[in-house]
Amino acid sequence: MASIDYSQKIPNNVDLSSDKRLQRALEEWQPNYLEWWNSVGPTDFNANEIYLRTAVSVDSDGWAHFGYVKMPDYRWGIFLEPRNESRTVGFGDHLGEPAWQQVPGEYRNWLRRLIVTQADTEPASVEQQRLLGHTAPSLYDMRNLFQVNVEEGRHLWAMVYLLQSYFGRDGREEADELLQRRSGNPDHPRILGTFNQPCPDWLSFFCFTMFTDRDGKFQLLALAESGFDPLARTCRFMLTEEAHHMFVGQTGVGRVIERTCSVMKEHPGKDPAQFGAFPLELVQRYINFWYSSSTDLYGSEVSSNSANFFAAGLKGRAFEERYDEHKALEGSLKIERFIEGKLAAEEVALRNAMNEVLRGEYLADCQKGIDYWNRITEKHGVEFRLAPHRRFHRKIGDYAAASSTTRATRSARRSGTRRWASGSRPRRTAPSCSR
Ligand code: BYC
Ligand code: FE
Ligand code: FE
Repeated sequence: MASIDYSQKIPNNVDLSSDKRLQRALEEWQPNYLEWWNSVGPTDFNANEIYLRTAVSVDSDGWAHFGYVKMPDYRWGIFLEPRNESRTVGFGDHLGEPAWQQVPGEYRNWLRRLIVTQADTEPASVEQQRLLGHTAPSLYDMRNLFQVNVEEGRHLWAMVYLLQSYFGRDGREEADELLQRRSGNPDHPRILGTFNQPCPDWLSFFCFTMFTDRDGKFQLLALAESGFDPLARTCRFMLTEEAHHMFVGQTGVGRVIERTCSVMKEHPGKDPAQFGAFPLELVQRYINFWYSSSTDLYGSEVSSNSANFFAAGLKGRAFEERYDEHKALEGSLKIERFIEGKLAAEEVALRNAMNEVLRGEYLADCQKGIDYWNRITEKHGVEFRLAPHRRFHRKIGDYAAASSTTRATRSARRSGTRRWASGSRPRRTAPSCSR
């Protein structure tokens, strides 16, 4: 039951052959998808045989097949985790009711908006990364890049399936528009900020997969809790592919740091850039940029949207089962807000603070990766510690109004979390966002 039907034009485990209307919609969309891939997906390399992982089953052991394939021939398909017939809504006002197999009419617009927002990021990331194949540091990296690209393409398929299958005509229109918006296009941009930023070099790519794909992980975890069962099952399967994307980022930045530290030891007191390595201050700036931009992807600290999504049972908390209580009607969260130029702690009703709850989980997960990088500098006896700050360089939420550069830097120094290698203190300028 969990295996995927590869005999069809569109591999799937949703019994596509018995749903002619959906099959027609997807088969109409498929050539447009390929046209999109060929025009704004990876430039070049489409005729090369590339060793790629392809999802072939939703069984936790042995879900993937590895083999050589040309990217345009990749078997993008539609795979959902198997259905649990007795699943109930796990949070919000509908707690305990049977999970929905169809879109609840009263939540249709919210749900469509959540799915479209999620969907839009997937092709955006492919567009952002399209030139990187030409400057890959190694074949290993190149293969990882293309692996990430084809899987983000599949994530788009996953969301388009939901739109076309459950949202009728407007779902089909949304699916078409997903192929029309373009990352960074001033007239027709992608929806969320980070996905319109250029990602022109490999250190950006590694930071992107470390921080932005990790936002993907947490947003998918929250949507995997959804009371709308097809969305939950789709997101659960997407999460299987996500781990590798973050691995690429974490180890990629780790390798850059490793190289810099070796060069610093070999040539003490010299600028590592002279020897072709990235100065750690520069690595810190790249991290600042992608960390802050990805932190913005959780929306405002206090959000009635997030309260509505939670109340309706559409978007939960990551790992909802770890919480004792699932209605979140009583509790509050203490948030450090930035109001009228001042930082002030405020108790916010829990439902209105759901963006901040998810952001907190995300930042704690990021910290593990940052600690891993700092163990590399420590191992080499280099004093520099990477320490991005959650309030720095924000464009969304309270801190967008703040310029916390100076304060964050000062307080990080005071608490000893950030040390510069001697003689390499950076100039105090904000990282640029127009790289
Ligand atoms: N940029 O009430 P607020 C992934 C908008 S990544 C631009 O604070 P809400 C992937 C917001 O839309 C995962 N606009 O926010 C990674 C709203 O606009 P409207 C993607 C922003 O709604 C790597 C207004 O500001 N998945 O999968 O509570 C590679 C006020 O918003 C931004 C999802 O995001 C921003 N950063 O939360 C490939 C999950 N932030 O309505 C793939 C689905 C906010 O006033 N999305 N705005 O016009 C959501 O859950 C929510 O929509 C958000 C925003 C968390 C994004
Ligand atoms: Fe994705
Ligand atoms: Fe990803």
